[in-house]
Formats: sequence, structure tokens, C-alpha cells
Amino acid sequence: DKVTEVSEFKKTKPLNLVKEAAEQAPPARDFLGALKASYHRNGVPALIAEVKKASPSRGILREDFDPVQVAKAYEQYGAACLSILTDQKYFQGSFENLEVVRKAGVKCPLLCKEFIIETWQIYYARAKGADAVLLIAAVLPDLDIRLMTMICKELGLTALIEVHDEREMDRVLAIDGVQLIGINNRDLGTFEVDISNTKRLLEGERGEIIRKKDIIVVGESGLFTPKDISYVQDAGVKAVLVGESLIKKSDPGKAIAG
Ligand code: IGP
Repeated sequence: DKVTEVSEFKKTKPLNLVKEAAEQAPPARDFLGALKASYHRNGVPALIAEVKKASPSRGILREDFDPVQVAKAYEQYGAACLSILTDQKYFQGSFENLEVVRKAGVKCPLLCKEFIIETWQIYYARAKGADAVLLIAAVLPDLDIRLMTMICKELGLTALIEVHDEREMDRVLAIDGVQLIGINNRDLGTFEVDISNTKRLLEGERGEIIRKKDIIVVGESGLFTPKDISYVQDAGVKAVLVGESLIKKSDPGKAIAG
């Protein structure tokens, strides 16, 4: 599992060296700022387009997967930011994909899509060119989210904190310094997708707290049609994270326009 994978990794790349590499990496780009700018410019949710080869629920999504080619196409057709899967085991991603996309001169800020369970991974993501990291509330205790949010701030990274249900949302809303929350419509346990999840979690008092705190919300997973996008926009999201519906198209870039 992730714990053994990370500890294996750490043997060859000890924390002090990874920290050094993170500090020497070109500075992070403003992921959150890019989302806000895109939303204000276009009046529709900013697009975080996901560069992903496979998923545990759907298998291989794209046979001729080329991370740089897909990333460039997404950028060209107006994605505000990109999400690069780095998890190997379930998504056939890699940190190398993150690195090559960054080095290919893609200007969109990049989210490192990884199951982060240790601070080491955050430094590693930064060293490989990430501008944002995903922190999943379902796998992290509050204290870790607090600590990791602070580390992200120090490194200039945006933390996208992912929740799936009311309980996780309430935990995250109680944490100071949270600026960006993703609502995952997919249950990571059952893989079931229900986009009304986004709406439910933004209703009532929770929505009010989010507006008061000026938190940007990202609608994640299971978004396929323009109707889906306006549904989550009406629910209050200012950004969306879209993977499968774009990556499976013969021309993933053009699919953004359509
Ligand atoms: C994208 P979709 O249904 O458009 O391919 O979903 C993204 O939301 C999904 O890949 C995702 C994910 C995650 C993957 C959301 N949260 C956490 C891995 C880990």
C-alpha cells in the first residue's frame, strides 16, 4: 500500500534531500489565483483538466496516452489548471509525468494528484514541479490537514482539500487557512458517482460558511455534459475537475470546446 511505497521511496530519497530539491525548484505558480481569474473572466466554472491514463473503476482510459500531448491540448483549449495523476498503483500515473509536463513548458498550474499520507510527499511533489497538492480528508486526520496546509503555504503550494460527505466537510470547515475545497462526487470506497453530492454539501449553513470564508469550491468527478457543469455551478462551485469525459475523446483538447 501507500505506506510501504512511500517508505521504500524515502530510502533512496531522504527527507533532507527532497526538501533541498523542493527549495531549489522553480517557484510554484498560483493555482488558486488561476482558478479565480478564469472564473471571473468567463463566468463559468474554471476547468481543472485531468491528465490520467487509467482509473480503478474504468481501467485504461486512453491507449495512446501521452501526458505532454494531452496537457498541451488542454492548455490550448482553455483549461485554467491541470491535474496530473502521479499515483502508480491505481491510476498508472507517475511523478515523472508531472515532471515532463512541467518541463515541456506548459504554463497552466499543475495539481499533483496523489494519495498524500506523509509530509515527505508534499516536498517531493514540489520538487517535481507541482503548484498544488490534493489532501483527502477521508485519509487524513485533522491535525495532518492542519500541518500539511501550513507546509503547502510555506512552499507556495495551493492545497486542494477533498471531501466526500457532510462529516468531512464540517471537519474541514473548522480548519483555519483552508482556501480551496473539492467535493468528490465519487465514493472512493464503492466508486459510485452522484453529482447531487456537490449540491447537498453546499446547502444551508455550510454554503453560508463557505461564502463567508471566501472558500473556492471545486466540483469533482462524474461531470460529462454542459448540463452537469451548470448544475454544479448553480450549486455554488467556481471550478470543476474533469477527467474521464475529456481523456476518452479522440481529441481531448477540442472536447473542452464542445
Ligand atoms: C476526475 P472523472 O470522473 O471526471 O474522471 O473524475 C477526478 O475528480 C477523479 O479522478 C478524482 C480522484 C480523486 C482520483 C477525484 N478525487 C482522488 C484519485 C484520487
